[in-house]
Amino acid sequence: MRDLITTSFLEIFSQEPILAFAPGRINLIGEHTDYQEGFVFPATVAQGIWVGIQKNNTNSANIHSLDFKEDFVFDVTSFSPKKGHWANYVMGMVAQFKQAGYPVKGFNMVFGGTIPVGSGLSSSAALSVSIGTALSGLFEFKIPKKSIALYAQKSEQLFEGLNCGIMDPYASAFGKENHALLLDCRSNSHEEVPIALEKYCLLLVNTKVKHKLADSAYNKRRAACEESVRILSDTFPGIKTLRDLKESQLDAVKSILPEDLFPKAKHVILEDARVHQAGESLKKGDLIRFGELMKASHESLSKDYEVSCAELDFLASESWEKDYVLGSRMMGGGFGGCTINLLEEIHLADFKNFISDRYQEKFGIEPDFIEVKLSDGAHLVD
Ligand code: GAF
Repeated sequence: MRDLITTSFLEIFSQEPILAFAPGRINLIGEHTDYQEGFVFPATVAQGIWVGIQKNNTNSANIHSLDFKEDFVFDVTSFSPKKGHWANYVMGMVAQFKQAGYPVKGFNMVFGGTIPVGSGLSSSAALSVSIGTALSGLFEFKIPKKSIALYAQKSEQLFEGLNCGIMDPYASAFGKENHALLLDCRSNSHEEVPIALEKYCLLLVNTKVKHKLADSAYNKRRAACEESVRILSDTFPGIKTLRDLKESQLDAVKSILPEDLFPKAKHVILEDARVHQAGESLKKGDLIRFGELMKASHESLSKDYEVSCAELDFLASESWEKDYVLGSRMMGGGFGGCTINLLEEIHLADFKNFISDRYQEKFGIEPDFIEVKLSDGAHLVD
């Protein structure tokens, strides 16, 4: 992809581009906790988005998307979003940079990626972070990674209408080879945890479905958490988010919250605890315990938080049947995308055949498999 970006750039703009790369992310555990300032445990993969960029001494942003095989031009001094269009990701980042006082001028850009569409590896965050890294490098703004991640989050919220948390762009910016990031979404700081899986490996299974309600359900879940905090703060005056409540306070929380809100709050409170436990297990090399936590996370996301779907539930429960699978759970926002599985590498081929047959029998869809190698976060490419 890197060479394709350079040759396409030369063909279209007759210039040599500066190159930036930002990867997609997986998440070991800690789902739907980031927007309650909780804890998550993402890592970055080798697949990602490449951006080629160069100045053009005008006010025009001339963009070519290799994936959409399409051009888009806008004036960097005056532009407005086009709902649902890929160019929003570029306009969104330019808008954030300009609002923060960085004088973005005209540029030429080509981008393309290796992240399977709809896989839940967060290609949109990778695109925004890659664009941010490219713009910062091109105009020598020297913007810190954390700011690029925050601009990417804001851009997606404003231009795409998804009230997302910080996890995806943060991971894409800060990921590290053979490590996962134990990320505190209140302080926006992280600890790098080495991941040594020895005879085990991580494999994503893509359901290849994305149910329509995904984005609206996401925003509703977030609103439900905020409503719970509002109700609970009469009894627990110091709390800012659900992150401030502990497992030992669940009984009190249950007695206060309405029936529909309690399971959602319970998920967030217990999932935060699971992230800490998973961190401890992985530091000790206790993969069996980590696998159990993955299963508990899935059950909570499915039954209490209600963001799973029949396809994800089926893949997870079929995987739990195999002795060589230590853990399996849905990953990301839900309603489709991938499961993440921790299994013995020697059984990889058997697992793929088994899951492929079972999933096709049940849903008539051949699932995709994505083998995961933990890789570095966003950077300019020499
Ligand atoms: C999506 C969001 F973009 C993240 O911020 C996070 O909330 C995740 O769903 C669920 O953990 O990827």
